[in-house]
Amino acid sequence: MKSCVTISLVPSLQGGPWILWDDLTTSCRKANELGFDAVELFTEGPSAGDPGELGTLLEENGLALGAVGTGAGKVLHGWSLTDPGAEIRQKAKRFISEMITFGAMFDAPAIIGSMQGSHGNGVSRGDALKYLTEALEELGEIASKASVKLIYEPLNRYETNLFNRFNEAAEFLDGLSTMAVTLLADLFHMNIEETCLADAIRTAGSHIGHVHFVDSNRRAAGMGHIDYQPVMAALAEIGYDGYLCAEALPYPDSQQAAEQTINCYRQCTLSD
Ligand code: LER
Ligand code: MN
Repeated sequence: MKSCVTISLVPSLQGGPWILWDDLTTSCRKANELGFDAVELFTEGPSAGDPGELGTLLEENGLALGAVGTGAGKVLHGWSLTDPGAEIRQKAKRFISEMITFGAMFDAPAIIGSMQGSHGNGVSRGDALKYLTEALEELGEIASKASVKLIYEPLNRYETNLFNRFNEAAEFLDGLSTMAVTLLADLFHMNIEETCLADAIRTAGSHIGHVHFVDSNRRAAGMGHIDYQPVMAALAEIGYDGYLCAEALPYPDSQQAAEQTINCYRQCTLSD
C-alpha cells in the first residue's frame, strides 16, 4: 500500500476535509518532505497551477498523482449527475469527463463523490439510479479509453441517499457493463454506515480502488476511535495495493494533520 495526502487548491473551501492548503509548489514540497508517495488534488477544474507545472512538481518531489476529486462541480457550480435538470446533468458529466482527461495525463483516476447527487426534489430513486447508471457507463468508457479507472464513492446518509453502504454500491456496479468503475472506501463515511468496517472491505474486496484514510471524526488517522488493525488486516486480505489517502480535516492545523497521518500510516504498514 502507498501513502497519499490531499491538497486543496480552492481557498474558498478553507476548513473542508483536505489536509494541505498552500499553493501547489509549497504543498508538493511538504508532501515530499513528510515522505508521502502521492498527492490527491482537489481543484476548481481540470488544471492545477500553470501549464506544465504539475508534471514538473510531481517529478521534482518524487510524487505520483494518486487521484483527482471532482466535487468542485457540485460545491462551486451546484451540478450533479442526478439533478432534475437535463442540462445540469449534462454539465456535471462534461465536468467529470474533463477531470478524467486531466487526471489521466498523470495516470490518475477521477473520483465521483458529491457529484453523484441525491434523489428527491422531483427525481424518484428509480430515475436517479437510471441517470447515475447512464453517467457511469458513459464516463467509465471515457476513463477506459484513457487507461485509467473511475472511482465511485459511497457517502454517508447526510451527503447522499443513493448508496451509503458498500455492499449496495458493489451490487450496483456489478449490474453495469463498464468494468472501469471501482469503489472508494472512505473510512469516515463507512464508520457512520457500516456495521463492521473490516467485513465491509472484505465483502466488496474486488471493487475497492482507493481508500480515504481518515478517522471516525474526520480528523487525521489516529485522532478518532477507528481501530485500524482490523481495517488493515482486511485490506491486506483482499490484496489491496493502492493508496491510503488522507482526506481529513486540517486539525489542529495542516502540518500536524499531515504528520499524524504519515505516522499512523507507517505504524499501520510496518509489516507491509
Ligand atoms: C469526497 O471524497 C468525500 O468524501 C465527500 O464527503 C465530499 O463531500
Ligand atoms: Mn472521501
